Amino acid sequence: MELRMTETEQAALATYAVAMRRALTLAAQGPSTGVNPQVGAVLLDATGQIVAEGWHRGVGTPHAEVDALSQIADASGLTAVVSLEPCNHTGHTGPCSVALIDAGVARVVYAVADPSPIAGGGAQRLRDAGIEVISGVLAEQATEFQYRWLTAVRLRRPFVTVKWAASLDGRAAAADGSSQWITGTASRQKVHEERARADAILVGTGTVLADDPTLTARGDAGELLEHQPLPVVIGVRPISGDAKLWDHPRGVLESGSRDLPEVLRWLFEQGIRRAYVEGGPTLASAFVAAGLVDEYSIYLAPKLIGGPTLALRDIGVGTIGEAKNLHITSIENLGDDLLISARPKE
Ligand code: AOF
Ligand code: ZN
Repeated sequence: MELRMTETEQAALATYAVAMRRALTLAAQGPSTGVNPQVGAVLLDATGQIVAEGWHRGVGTPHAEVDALSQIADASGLTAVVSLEPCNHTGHTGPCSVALIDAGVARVVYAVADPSPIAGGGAQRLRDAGIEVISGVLAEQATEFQYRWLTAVRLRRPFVTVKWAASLDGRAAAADGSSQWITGTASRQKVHEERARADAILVGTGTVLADDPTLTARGDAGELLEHQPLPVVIGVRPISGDAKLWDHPRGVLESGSRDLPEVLRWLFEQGIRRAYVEGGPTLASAFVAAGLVDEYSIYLAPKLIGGPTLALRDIGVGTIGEAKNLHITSIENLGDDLLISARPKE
């Protein structure tokens, strides 16, 4: 295909790729939590110069395309470069496909298709209106950037990150049950950052009873971070009235159901797109066994504990051929600890 492209077409694609990189940088300025994706858009004139920029600032605010269009009096004949396929539905705002058609743009370039059944279809509407549409520019980078939101919308459930902290020999607690401060301060600070990037933190009732956690996202000085994820407690046992969790700024959501797909569907309906599963081993194991984990955050401290309390329990692996295979996406040093991030192998 590429061999048959003219030099002019190749030059245009290179220009769109540069513009798309800018659109992704703009997109990153929007909030990474909440129901809506992070989207950026730029408008190019005939020479490929950026003449307007926009990005989405969170639910209820203008979409990136409309934000960019609002920066310029006359967009006719311009090329719009957007990190996500323009939407085709009226939600909090009108369809961006129509806004682009009405503005008279000549061409729309986007990176990845919108997988949501109600908002998708913008590309077709633009084509039907006679606008040139080019898709797939920087698709890989845009997919990675929006990986969690895209996965959640595609699967109609929150993107699930399971976290645990363990000794190098995979123990989550000592023989007497004590488990606090296996990892060091740098790891604990990182966990707060991960909490602040989630819409909900999921824990089992066992963890609430054993650890009495606050489940807030806090900064270095113990101050509450701006975004607080919603704590969700899964299990049938009641939580005592004086549990610290009741003071959480977002309140507490309790789920008596242990049917995890059902719990996740329900959370998706509540607008939860990113769920951070913080324990304990029973809940983590249930998510792993059910094949409902999209990402692992495994904190390892240079300690040996031995004994029976492992980070995971039965995950339905009876023989080595059934082992869950992961691929490691990054390894980070946090003080003396390691953070291993991994995803299930496709
Ligand atoms: C955004 N920002 O820049 C784009 C989006 O309820 P609404 O009207 O805010 O619509 C949200 C949907 O619109 C979202 O789920 C996605 O499918 C589509 N595109 N959304 O929040 C944007 N371009
Ligand atoms: Zn839109």
